[in-house]
Order: sequence, then structure tokens, then C-alpha cells
Amino acid sequence: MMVTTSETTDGLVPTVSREAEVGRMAFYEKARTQNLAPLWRVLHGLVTDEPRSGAIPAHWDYAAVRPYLAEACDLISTDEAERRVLVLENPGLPGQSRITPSLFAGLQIILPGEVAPAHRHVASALRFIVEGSGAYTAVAGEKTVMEVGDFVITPSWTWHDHGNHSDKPMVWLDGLDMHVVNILSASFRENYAGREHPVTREPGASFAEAGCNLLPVDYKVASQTSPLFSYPYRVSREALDRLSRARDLDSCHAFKMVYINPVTGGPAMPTLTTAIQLVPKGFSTEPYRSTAGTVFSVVEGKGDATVGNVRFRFGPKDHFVVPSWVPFTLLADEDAVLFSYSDRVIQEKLDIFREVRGNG
Ligand code: GTQ
Repeated sequence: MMVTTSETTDGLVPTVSREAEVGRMAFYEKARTQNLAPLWRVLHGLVTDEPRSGAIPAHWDYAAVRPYLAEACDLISTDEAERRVLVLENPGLPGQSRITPSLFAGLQIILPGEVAPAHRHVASALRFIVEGSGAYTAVAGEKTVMEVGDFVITPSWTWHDHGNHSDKPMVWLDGLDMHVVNILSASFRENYAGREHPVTREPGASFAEAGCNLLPVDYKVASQTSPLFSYPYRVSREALDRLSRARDLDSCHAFKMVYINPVTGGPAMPTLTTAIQLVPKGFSTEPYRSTAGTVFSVVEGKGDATVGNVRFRFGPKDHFVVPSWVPFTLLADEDAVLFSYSDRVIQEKLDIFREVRGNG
């Protein structure tokens, strides 16, 4: 057999004669009949030199998105839709309901008088409130009223319904881990027999139990998810404000706090890292990249974000995504507060998380 060499992206590799190639193709086809496939044809696409997420930097201006949410309300009720959500789809991953390969993001809108019926699923959800005031989410029999900037958790396999008794529409960002659950083939879901799950606990019960640096004596940890399912914005905003006076800022993150489970000291959710950060007026963050693709929801302030080669303005209620391994910076013209979530906690559990600070 005549063997020559040629230049490819992998460097100098042997090429084969046409005759040998025909022989190999016949072998591949024959092997397929036995459910066998040659690794050498796909190896470097499977075990890549660097993360190749397919996701690209993208942003959703709220002024552009909001009319679509309104139009969705004209077209379908919450009852019919079950959850009236417009998915924030990464343009690099069209038709897959993904903002990154592992993360789901959507904007859910619920009108006055509507109830999103009770169901439960293995996938965990986070809500980050974007617009409105006074609608509630009920988790495992406890209702909590939601305000802009609140972070609310729906732990895995807990009954939850959402309702709006206020006089204005309510919009929140949904972040779910269902793509991770699905890749592990571990998804279950079921509807509750009624529309709303019965309320069995006082509002504020979870906060009393776990939110005051106190725990009931002999408290048993029942799950890895925080028993505090609501983290009100007024509390996190004040923490950021005080922190900004008490600590030096971080060159890449300014003042960034992760939401924790107060019982374990670990992350608030077992599959999603959630954070709130303050970038003070005039501050520009140093370039930062990590293997954890991250979704941002802007609460306050305006500025410029540069994500890879894409530069855009951000302002309140806007959303954007920084894919894995893409360097980004934030420059705030006004004190800016941003919520974010990623799959970092999963990567840390698996010892595969990597980050680079600065122009490394
Ligand atoms: O509110 O339960 O955006 O089950 C996607 C799936 C929201 C929810 C979503 C869901 C929900």
C-alpha cells in the first residue's frame, strides 16, 4: 500500500491511497451492521482540545422581547400553555431550547387572575423576577410573594404552582437543569390532581426555619437544595451595598456573591450556581473566562458588555449569555446589579471546572 503524508489540522498525518480508502469505507459499513464504529474518525471531535460548546454570545434587549411576551398572552392562556414561556434560545443551538448546551432559560409571563397549574418534575428550577409585583409561587405547600430581583427556587420533585392576584402582568426568568437531567435519562414529571396544591405552611415558615442563622434542634437535612426557597432582593441588594463598602472589589467580578444553602454552606441548588453581583459605576472588569457558560439577568444599571467579539449595551431587564470559555468584560456607566446562573457547581463536583482571570 502506498502511504504519503499531508498537512491537516492535526499536523502531519499519513494519507492513504484511493484503493485503501475504498477498503476502509467498506469495513465501516460492515462494522455498522454489528453496531460498531471506528473511533479514529471522530476522536478529536469527541475529545476536543478546548471547549466547543456550539453556543455563541447572545443578548436579548427587554424592549425588543416584551412585545413578544404581550403577543403570547393574546394567543394562549396559561391554562392551555401550562407554562407560558418564551425560551431564550441560543442562535448557535437553534430549535433545542438551550441557551447553552446544559442550560435552559425562558421568560415566563403570568397575567392577573391566572394560575399556572401545579406539577412537579425531577428538573430543578430557579425563578428570577424581572417585572411586576405581588404574584406568588407556591412550593411544597408554602406560598411566597415575588418582587423584582427576588431569587426563588423550585427544588427537584416539589409540587409548585404560580398565581397572579396582582393587577399587573408578572414576568420572571426561568432557569432549569432539565438538559442535564435528560442527558442522564433521569426525568420524571407529573401533574397535580387539582390546579393548586393545598397550602400547608404559613408564608415565611421556611425563612423562620432556616433563614435567621437558627435551625430547629435536631433539624435533619432532607435534600441538597436550600430549604430557603426565596432570597428577597431587598436582602441581597443591601448585602451588596454593605459588601462594597467593607471589601475590596475583585478585578474580574467586582462584588459578586453566590447564593448559598444556609444549612450546608454549599450552593443554594445542587445543579445550578446562582449569583448576584454589583459592578460599581465607572468600573470595568478584567477579562475573565471559565468552562461554566453563564446566563445573566440585569436588575439595575447600564453599561457595555463585551463577550468574545460581540459588544453590546445592557440595561435593566436585559438578558445575555456568555458561553463556555469565551472571555468577557463588563463596564458599568451606572452602578449595575446582575443576577447570573451557570452549571459551575456540577463541574466543581466533577473536578472539571476551569477558569482564567485576565488575558491568560
Ligand atoms: O414553571 O414549572 O420555563 O416546568 C420550563 C418548564 C418553567 C415551571 C419552564 C417548567 C417550568
